[in-house]
Amino acid sequence: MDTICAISTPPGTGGIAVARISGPSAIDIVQNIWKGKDLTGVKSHTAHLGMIVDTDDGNEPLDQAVATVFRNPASFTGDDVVELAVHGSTYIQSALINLLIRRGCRLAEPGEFTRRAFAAGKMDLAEAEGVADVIASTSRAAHRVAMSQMRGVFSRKLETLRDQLVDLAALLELELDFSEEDVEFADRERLRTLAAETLETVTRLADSFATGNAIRHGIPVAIVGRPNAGKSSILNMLLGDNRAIVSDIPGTTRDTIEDTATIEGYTYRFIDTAGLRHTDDTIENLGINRTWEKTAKARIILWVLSPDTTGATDDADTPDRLSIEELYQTLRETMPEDGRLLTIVNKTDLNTPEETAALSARLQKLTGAAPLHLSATLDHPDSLRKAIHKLSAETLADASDVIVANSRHYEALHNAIAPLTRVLDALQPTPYPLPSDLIAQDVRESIHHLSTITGAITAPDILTTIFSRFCIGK
Ligand SMILES: Nc1nc2c(ncn2[C@@H]2O[C@H](COP(=O)(O)OP(=O)(O)OP(=O)(O)O)[C@@H](O)[C@H]2O)c(=O)[nH]1
Ligand SMILES: [Mg+2]
Repeated sequence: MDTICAISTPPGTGGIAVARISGPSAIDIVQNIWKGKDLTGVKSHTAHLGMIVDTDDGNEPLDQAVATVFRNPASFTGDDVVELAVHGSTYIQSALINLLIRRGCRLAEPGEFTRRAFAAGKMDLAEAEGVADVIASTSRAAHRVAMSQMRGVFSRKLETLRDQLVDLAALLELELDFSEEDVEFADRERLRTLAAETLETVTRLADSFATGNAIRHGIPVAIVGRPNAGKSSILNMLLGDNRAIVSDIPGTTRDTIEDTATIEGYTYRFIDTAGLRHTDDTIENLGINRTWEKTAKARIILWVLSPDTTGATDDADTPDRLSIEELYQTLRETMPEDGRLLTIVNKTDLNTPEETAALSARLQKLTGAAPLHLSATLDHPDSLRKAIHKLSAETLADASDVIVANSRHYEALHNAIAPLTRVLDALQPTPYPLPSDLIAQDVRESIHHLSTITGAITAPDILTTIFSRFCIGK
């Protein structure tokens, strides 16, 4: 095996840069450019101050450095590892890498250190992917999901599932061996319970992907309602920025506008949409179709209303108007089943308290929940942010204890569902029970899919794709 090196700190100038060297010759190679204590003799997990020198260049000193030595097998990769902390000038960094390569190192590929850790059995694939996600996490919630994956919580859950399935396969095969005697060895009821439990867990994990994805990329919040209700004003309020054009002309927003903001450690993707009304305008209708598409994918829907745009007294006065009952029904039909709806009565400063109260009462009767009263132009966004955070905490609590945030894992879980469902169907006390060997084959197929997640079964090209997503030096 060759010895690899790379700068592990971000590119550019910094206070300190760290070069990582891993492989059988790591300590010897560093010793070769090192003035200070003899590193070949030091204990593992110790740090030493010394000087990096270029022996090809009359022992020209490059920089003072701290060398930390980790000996095989107690290191990140499982091989000998030296980490050299130097001053973070871009010149020193490139000269150091250059020197290491001249002494026999090879520049590491992206993710190669972690790939070696995986190959050495230091971590499974899901844990390795957790490392990449921890590095990439930009919010507290995403960090938490990635940390739990890196620390193997998800892997242990999968291990339990796999064990259950292996038991199931073993019992079925036992039944198979004795089939000539026509004995049903395995108790079918027990098999059925086992299969049902496993299918339920796999389905729950797969379902949690919607949450995981939302945590990674921002929880989608659609802002919808009639034209002029103040949707764009609310987007701007939430972002603290004049992101969307606001005007008193109904139909100002034609296309959806999205931007992210963080509230209490969660990233949200706020989506301002075209106002909903009956119209013959082709472009406006295209925008309205998009509004419904975004509503269908949102986790939280902010339905914005205002007495002056709702016609709280008479919905029939203008033909383009969608009545609030009509709108509510379509929203309910379109939004995801586990989504949350927050109604907002806007423009409290413009309308009289009586008008606000009347619309509010009507909405409460219709939706069963009290709307939030707001003035998008005058109020502080705090109460709205709190309400949004409360709803997202509710929807996240619905998800399972382990959240799947990686699309590769989701795909594998999803692929395991079909064979598991067939197993469960086959075990039903139907008039035409399937032979055990067919059931056992489906069990093995679902084991296969689950095994690809932790890397127990994985093709090398898949490994290459996964690790190439890492940064160099990790
Ligand atoms: N007084 C007052 N005016 C508001 C408030 N919220 C919005 N407005 C005004 O209402 C008008 C419409 O606001 P927008 O935010 O553009 O409304 P919209 O729902 O995005 O409208 P469309 O994009 O046409 O669907 C603008 O003139 C805003 O300044 C509010 O709380 N108080
Ligand atoms: Mg708008």
